[in-house]
Amino acid sequence: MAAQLDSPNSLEVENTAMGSQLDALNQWVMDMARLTQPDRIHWCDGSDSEFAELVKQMEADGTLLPLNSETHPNSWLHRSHPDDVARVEHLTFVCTSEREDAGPNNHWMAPADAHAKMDALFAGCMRGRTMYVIPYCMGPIDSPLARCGVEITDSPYVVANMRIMTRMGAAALARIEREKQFVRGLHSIGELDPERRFIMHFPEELTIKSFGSGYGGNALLGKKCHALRIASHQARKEGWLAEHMLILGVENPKGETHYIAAAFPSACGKTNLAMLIPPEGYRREGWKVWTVGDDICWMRPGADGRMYAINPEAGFFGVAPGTSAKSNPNALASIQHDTIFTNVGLTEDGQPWWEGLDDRKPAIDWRGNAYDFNAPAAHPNSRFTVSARQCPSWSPKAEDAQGVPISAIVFGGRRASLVPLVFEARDWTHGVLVGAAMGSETTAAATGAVGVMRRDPMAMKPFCGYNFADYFAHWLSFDKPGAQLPKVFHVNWFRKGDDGKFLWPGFGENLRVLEWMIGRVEGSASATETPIGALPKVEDIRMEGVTLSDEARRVLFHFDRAGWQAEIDSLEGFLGEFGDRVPDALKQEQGRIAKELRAG
Ligand code: OXD
Ligand code: MN
Repeated sequence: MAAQLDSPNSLEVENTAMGSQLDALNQWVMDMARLTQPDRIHWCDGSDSEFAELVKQMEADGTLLPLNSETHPNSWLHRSHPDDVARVEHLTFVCTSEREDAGPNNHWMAPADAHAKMDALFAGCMRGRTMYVIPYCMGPIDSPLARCGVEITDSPYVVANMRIMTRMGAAALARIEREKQFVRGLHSIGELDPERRFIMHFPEELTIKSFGSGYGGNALLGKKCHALRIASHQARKEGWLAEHMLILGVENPKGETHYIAAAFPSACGKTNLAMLIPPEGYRREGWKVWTVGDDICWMRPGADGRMYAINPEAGFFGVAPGTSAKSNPNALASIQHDTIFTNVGLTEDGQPWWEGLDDRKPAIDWRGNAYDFNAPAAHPNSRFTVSARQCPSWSPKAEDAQGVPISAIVFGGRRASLVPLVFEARDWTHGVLVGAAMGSETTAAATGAVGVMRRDPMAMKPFCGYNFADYFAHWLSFDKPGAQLPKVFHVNWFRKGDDGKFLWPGFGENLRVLEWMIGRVEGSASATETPIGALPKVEDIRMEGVTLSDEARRVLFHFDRAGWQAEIDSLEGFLGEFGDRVPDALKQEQGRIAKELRAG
């Protein structure tokens, strides 16, 4: 299904030839071509030869720099515009007819105003460029949970990344033809001018318009724009959940696997947790961890009442800095070949390099300048894009059309103080409150200050395509007769000691905490009830082979009543920001915990 067109005139002839089922798509592509005026239109088929052709072209114009072909075959470095390195939350809008439907958690613009603003930016913006039409499927191509979209872009870098991150091309087009429904995404890098940059979502029209950025989260429209903002809106209408969660499988020595979905804000270690390598002792016993997804989870109740989840993505767009043989050997193994790196540094012999990788000295920084030791070689939000199939821990179940059954949902954030290593919510309603109360220190994945504590409910603050109050109500609505809901937990891998250092070793050792959670699901692990939930004592978690300081043993398992009183009181104010739409059940749950804390 590849058709290359030399001019908008021949466009009409070629598109008519594509078949009447695709009329709506053809019509939209033609309308967008009239608006943006490309020189050429290329329908992407997702083939190897198409990818090779694109790469050749990008190598020739310097968009992609080939890396050392002996150490990193078929891998490239892309250097973005230095002002275009992260998501831009202040320029990201949800445009619903009613402002209240977007909620205080989103920037809002009236749809007609937003279309007018965006169409003015898009007018003629592809003159001299090729327009790429990318049909894609989010999720296994034959999954009832999967959804399709079409992204129009003028960036070959976006096409190459979308090919890795989605099921793109002919099979997706065939599904669109069958279903006659798809998300429309229009993207142009424009002039990469931060003053002329907007990411607009029209959930009621299943439409995205993104202008002025080539950065993944702003430009690979299948990812945050479709699979989270538009999908969350769609999921509410259709009775499922689109979440900012990794999905992993934990297989015990008996060969039984429990699947866990976990929400953490951007750059808080989702990829590392999803690819966890069990500690030595666990490996000897036969424990394995399987990766199903590292960023996004779509889940819905199955016929047996359990939640079933798919990863809508086909690849990883992971944060490079900090990725090493120690922190994430599976990620490192995945990115030795056929990988696109963005904004990392280079060694003398053309290998990609970032802070935390190893002790070698880089030669060139992410801007292409000689490395001068005063600034990081790699941008803190530099990334790798790689097919999930290259990951040694990639789960055979990740392609399962029905998804995997979820035993536990985990919420977590970066909390230097107060929040213990792990606790369990007492029921679903409490679990929803725990998710709604999530807080974390900000990271480099979005522009703005780093290390500032902000509330980030379910790690969806930047991604929920509708009013958080309605979102909380939607979460609560899954608790109905017959439902076999996952248990809900909260973790904090980032608790710091008096010396400012992390108290918990993290990484592979996190499996110890996952094992405790599975024990709770199966009814075999112990815990102590407190007003904030059930906490393990240090002896409830297997610790042989790990050394914890006395401070860590004391603090990580401690429930600090006075500190939690302040935390839960401030939650009342936070929920109040969403006004009367906040479900009573959630307010009552907050009130119940506040009362129990005072009673103690
Ligand atoms: C991401 C993000 O890229 O959350 O996954 O920013
Ligand atoms: Mn993310």
